Amino acid sequence: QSFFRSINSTAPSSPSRRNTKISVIGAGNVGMAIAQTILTQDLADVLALVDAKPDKLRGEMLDLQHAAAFLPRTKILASTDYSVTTGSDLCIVTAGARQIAGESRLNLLQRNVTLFESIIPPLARHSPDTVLLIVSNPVDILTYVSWKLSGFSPHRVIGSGTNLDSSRFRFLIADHLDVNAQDVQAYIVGEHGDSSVALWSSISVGGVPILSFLEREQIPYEKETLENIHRAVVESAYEVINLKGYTSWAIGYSAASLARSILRDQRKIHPVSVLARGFYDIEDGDVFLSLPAQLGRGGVLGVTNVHLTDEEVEKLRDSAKTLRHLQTQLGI
Ligand code: 6V0
Repeated sequence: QSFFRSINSTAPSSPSRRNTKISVIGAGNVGMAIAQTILTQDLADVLALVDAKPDKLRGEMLDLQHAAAFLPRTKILASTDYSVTTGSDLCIVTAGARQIAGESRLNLLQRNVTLFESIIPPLARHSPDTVLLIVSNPVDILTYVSWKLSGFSPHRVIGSGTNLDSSRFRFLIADHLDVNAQDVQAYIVGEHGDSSVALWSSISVGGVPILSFLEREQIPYEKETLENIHRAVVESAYEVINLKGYTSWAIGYSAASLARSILRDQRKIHPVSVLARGFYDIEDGDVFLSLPAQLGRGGVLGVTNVHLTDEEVEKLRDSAKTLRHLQTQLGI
């Protein structure tokens, strides 16, 4: 017996709007921050969670479901079985092994590659048309690994990359100038983390290119301040982890902003990890690095042709070489 009775004898069929489905793999600190941002921002009709720990997973699912009365309507599913992700438009991977005391970076990476061998193939099988958004670290290499394991076109495999680093950069510049971070345009590209490259010439505030403004107004050129800001960006993840044990809120908003641009076909430009071969003289093998990319329903629609200085290109190529070397050591 249905709760509603039809107003006439022929029951109307629901208009056939296709549901948008997002799956989040890994219900840890980062996965749950992403899940809750997706819910509050009304980005999905169906949200599926997958984790290896069934009790934790069910607890997180129930806790989110209990907020239904305060949120836009979203069906929330959870399972340790990947069939729950069937038909996803976007799969966000945050599952990851944690570093064991004394463990080398390479060993951790190898464990994460093994983990991804059990995650990516079933995801790709259940959602052959999905876009994959990789968040787990080291994000650039794991995005490459996901591309290889999925067999997808590179347009549909994206790493969250320096989207977060760039947001930290914009926040710190805005804080320094006492303006709104949304009025600050500034990109960090390259490898997510320590060797990221700040594009100084890309910084503008309210459309005013900041470096030429400082030079024109003969304000002492604040290169040192800017370099300190970039250093603070690199250190900020470590600082948050030292203070609270992990980072979660900013990566939650960062991943949700990417989800919106992709699923709503916003065609916005985000610095994200994409197949970088062929850009900026990166020719020696396939690597994923962050470049300003236009995102839409098909995934990566294109990479913007920003001008980089010789020094910036050199730094990008160095990162590419380091990543290639690691990938070779992993035998992938
Ligand atoms: P966490 O809280 O340990 O969560 C990881 C989750 O993955 C746990 O709930 C595990 O049970 C789960 N998991 C482990 N193995 C599997 C598996 N085979 N299948 C499904 N689930 C599994 O870690 P946290 O959430 O803090 O971080 C997750 C990852 O995100 C780490 O690799 C971080 O380094 C990375 N981050 C990436 C950022 C970026 O900007 N790209 C930013 C922050 C964190």
